[in-house]
Amino acid sequence: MTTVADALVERLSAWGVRRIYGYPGDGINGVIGALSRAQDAIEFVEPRHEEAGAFMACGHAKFTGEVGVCLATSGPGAVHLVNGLYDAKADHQPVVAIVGQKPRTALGADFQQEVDLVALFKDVAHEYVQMVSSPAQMRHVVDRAFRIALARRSPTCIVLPQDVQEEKAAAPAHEHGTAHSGVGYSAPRVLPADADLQRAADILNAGKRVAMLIGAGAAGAAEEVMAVADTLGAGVAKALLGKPVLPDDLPFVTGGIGFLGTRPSYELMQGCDTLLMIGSGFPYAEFLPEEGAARGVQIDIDARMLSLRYPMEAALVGDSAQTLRALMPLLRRKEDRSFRAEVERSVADWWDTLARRADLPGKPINPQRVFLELSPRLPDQALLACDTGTTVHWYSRELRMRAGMRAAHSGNLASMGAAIPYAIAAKFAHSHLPALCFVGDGAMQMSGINELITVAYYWKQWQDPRFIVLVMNNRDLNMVTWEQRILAGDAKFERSQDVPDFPYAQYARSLGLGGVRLDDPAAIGDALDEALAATRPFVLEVICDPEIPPLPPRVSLAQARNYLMAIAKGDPNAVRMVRATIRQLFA
Ligand SMILES: Cc1ncc(C[n+]2csc(CCOP(=O)(O)OP(=O)(O)O)c2C)c(N)n1
Ligand SMILES: [Mg+2]
Repeated sequence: MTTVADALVERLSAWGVRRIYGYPGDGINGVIGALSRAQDAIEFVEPRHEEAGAFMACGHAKFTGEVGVCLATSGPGAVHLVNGLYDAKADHQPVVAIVGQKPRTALGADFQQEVDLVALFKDVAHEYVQMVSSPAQMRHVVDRAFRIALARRSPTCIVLPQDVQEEKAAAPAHEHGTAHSGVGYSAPRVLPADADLQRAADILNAGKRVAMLIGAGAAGAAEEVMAVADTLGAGVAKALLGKPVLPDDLPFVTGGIGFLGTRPSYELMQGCDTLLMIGSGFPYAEFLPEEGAARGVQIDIDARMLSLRYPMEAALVGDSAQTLRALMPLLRRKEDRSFRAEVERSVADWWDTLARRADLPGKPINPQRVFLELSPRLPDQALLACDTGTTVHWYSRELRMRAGMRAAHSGNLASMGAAIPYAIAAKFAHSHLPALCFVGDGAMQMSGINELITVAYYWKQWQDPRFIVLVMNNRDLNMVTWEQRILAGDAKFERSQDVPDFPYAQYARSLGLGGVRLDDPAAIGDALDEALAATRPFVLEVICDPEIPPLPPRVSLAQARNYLMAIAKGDPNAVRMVRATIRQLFA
């Protein structure tokens, strides 16, 4: 007998699904059984925690552009998926979650593990969440979950009661009250109207100092962004998720923006008369021009994101590459290149500043130095994943991204614990390429050490075995410690901020992986070389200094005042913190 679950697996294959990140339980056993009967039609990859499975599905979407699929059982398994699905929602990624549910006969009976899953997923999968209550309904629920995930770039969710999974599959009858759906999705060409393109071009042509800001939505438009930037004599800042879109070695690329951004990006935004924003939802207004200081043009595939961070004069719905291509013939080349020259000077200076900051001593290691030394060693086409913490500061600023590299980060949700699952998904999708992830010790202890078990279990399937985890061990939830100091004016609260020590490298070795603990600044280069040459996944544990401040591009008066208050309130590490801050500021 073909069960509903068997038919589901067939339908998933028809949608091109080749891999599911899932974790079993009796609520989803019907589907697990069907996957096993379908043999290798769909690969089943099992993380150690459902949240990691959802991050992996999201990572698959981020590294491939395809739908990522995760699966969990009813009750606790489903609950565990939620954070990873919010990551997909916040960063606009297509993910389908398939979750089991108690049998229909038990629903509403306070049954064991009974959670109202449609209600639970109603916000995160608000574009589409549906319970399959009858065999003939399954087909269109699957078709809609996939099509809507792709069209709305969001997570969607299919809830499957246990008894429905085991029932005989049924096609919808040709009668009233049935749905007759099909498979497949083709992305449209999305272009603004001609008059709107002209309006945008007029604004850009009138500007004398044009700043561009690109985000993840500019992926696939690198050539077009460079051509437009050249024509307009513009500088280009990159929101964090836009970091891989353009290489960092272009002289007019000012790098990141925001708290973890660069001084050239800050100056670019404060000094421009025209802002062209492409595929970005970068949220912090204080790093954009003040309202009225610049004329704004924005391009985004999603109208919901338009004129949201800055009031735009021309807010165009369009695909980045197509729209920029259509805009190009309407733009006049700026003959006065002085603004561009100003930007390039500021960028060159900034790289020198970063090099000097990275050269300063740390106790024992200055984390900036590690990223500085890593950049030229990064293999071509490396797959990068960065966790949430101060690591993302160094990744955003110091790491020099080159063309051909791909990267993922939990940008808008900014969740800890995403980087290792992302990198695992990247390896399953592109197993011939090396992957590197950057993770704080807090994030390692939250979930990373568990997912290293997943790495140890699967890595032999990967064509290129290189999977490097750079653990930044500072025994501190450092990013939040600095936020307490600089944003709240509080001293470090050791009881909430200290992270217990853990032997990450030794633990990796106990799993059969490579592992080195690095506490000598003179050995950074050799340790990186060893990790990059390893023939198995490798944990490079860097003992680094929590007192090196992740400085914002410009220290405001309020931040300076808070910093002093933190000291006045008796910050436990005040002396070292002040010394390191002064050195960094004046480097
Ligand atoms: C799931 C989750 N919990 C809490 C936070 C708040 N938070 C942001 S960064 C951070 C500290 C991270 O510490 P660690 O991983 O050690 O990195 P570090 O900042 O020390 O480099 C915390 C607690 C978060 N972003 N995500
Ligand atoms: Mg830490």
